[in-house]
Amino acid sequence: MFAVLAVLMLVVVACSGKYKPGGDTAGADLGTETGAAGETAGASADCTDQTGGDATITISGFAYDTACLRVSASNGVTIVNEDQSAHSFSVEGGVIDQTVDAGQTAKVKSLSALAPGTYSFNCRFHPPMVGTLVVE
Ligand SMILES: [Cu+2]
Repeated sequence: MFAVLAVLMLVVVACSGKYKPGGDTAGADLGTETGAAGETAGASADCTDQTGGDATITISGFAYDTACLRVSASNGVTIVNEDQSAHSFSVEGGVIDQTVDAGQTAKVKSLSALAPGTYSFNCRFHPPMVGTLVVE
């Protein structure tokens, strides 16, 4: 019985040695997860193109449905709030600050007050809710 266990442990050590040479297995796994999360964040930097017409942002679960939104200044933005809590679409600089009550939809008719460029937006009530707006 002891001999079988010893052989099994040798096999385990040999196998893990192949994947994570010379390292602590738990630490190596943690590093892999961190790397994967970083790749996901990088991919979400790609903006959703909504320049073809009025844009739509949906809020659900205390988050905007898109991390980055590309819009045309000559169009508007419709904000749909699916939560049971009021939220806002507040663009940095304060030119646009649209509150959307719980379960309601609000519309910013035009983004022409914003010069072309990249802006951050957030929710006035929940600062961790953030997004990026690229105005063309
Ligand atoms: Cu909010």
